Amino acid sequence: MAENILAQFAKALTGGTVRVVDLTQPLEPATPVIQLPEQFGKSWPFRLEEISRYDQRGPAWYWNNFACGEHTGTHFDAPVHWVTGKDYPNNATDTIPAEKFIAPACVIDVSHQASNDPDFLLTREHVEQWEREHGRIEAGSWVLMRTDWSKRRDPQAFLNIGQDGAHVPGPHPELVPFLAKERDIIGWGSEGVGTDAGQAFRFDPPFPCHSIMHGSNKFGLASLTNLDQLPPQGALLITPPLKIVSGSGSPCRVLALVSSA
Ligand code: 23J
Ligand code: MN
Repeated sequence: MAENILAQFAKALTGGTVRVVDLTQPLEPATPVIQLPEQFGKSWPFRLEEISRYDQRGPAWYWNNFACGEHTGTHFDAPVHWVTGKDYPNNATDTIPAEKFIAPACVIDVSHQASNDPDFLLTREHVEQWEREHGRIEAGSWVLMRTDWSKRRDPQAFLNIGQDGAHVPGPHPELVPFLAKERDIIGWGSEGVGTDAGQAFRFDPPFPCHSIMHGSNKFGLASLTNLDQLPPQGALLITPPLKIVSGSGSPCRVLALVSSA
């Protein structure tokens, strides 16, 4: 009989025929945090405070306290994050079934369009063209929008906030129900600070990726990076958030497994 599938997998990992790509941004005080209009509550930036470092506070150990908002840096959005997803069972970071944290990914490369237009919106037509080239998006897949936005290392350029709000690419409001309902994806991932476009507060409905994705019990991944190292389809994502009780999301070490065989 053929070798156990997990034993084969372990050999592929150690032998290098399966690569691990880290889709996570570094988490530090300079990590950009979403800024909402003045009247709304604020998310804390990441903060690190040393408890001891092999000194009189702890001669043999180094450790820190840290604090941040749940939606800081590369992070996972749970359905309970949005009012439209609040009544689903098992909709929070501690109750989502763990098997949901491993799923395949489709990567749609619009880096060229996004480099010319910070308000670029991915449409259903773009996705249908991608499907003609790479095959139909399978139910339970992540759809990741590659914009190369994460290459904007300067936080100001990354957030790209103008007089009239942020200008960051995202999904077109008409694409979101197509992906959630007609393709039954597991969730949407972006390189921007949130899953929605910078101008999405003006859309109908406002923040459609939050409103419709979470309203369909789907997830989100924001502030992804290294999407340029993924194939259009075939990567496997590992996305477990911290098990915060009743958490709406959490910083997340997002890993992709990519076969080079
Ligand atoms: C709260 C309100 C609006 C938005 C967000 C959070 C996020 O982008 C987020 O990180 O979930 S747009
Ligand atoms: Mn979020």
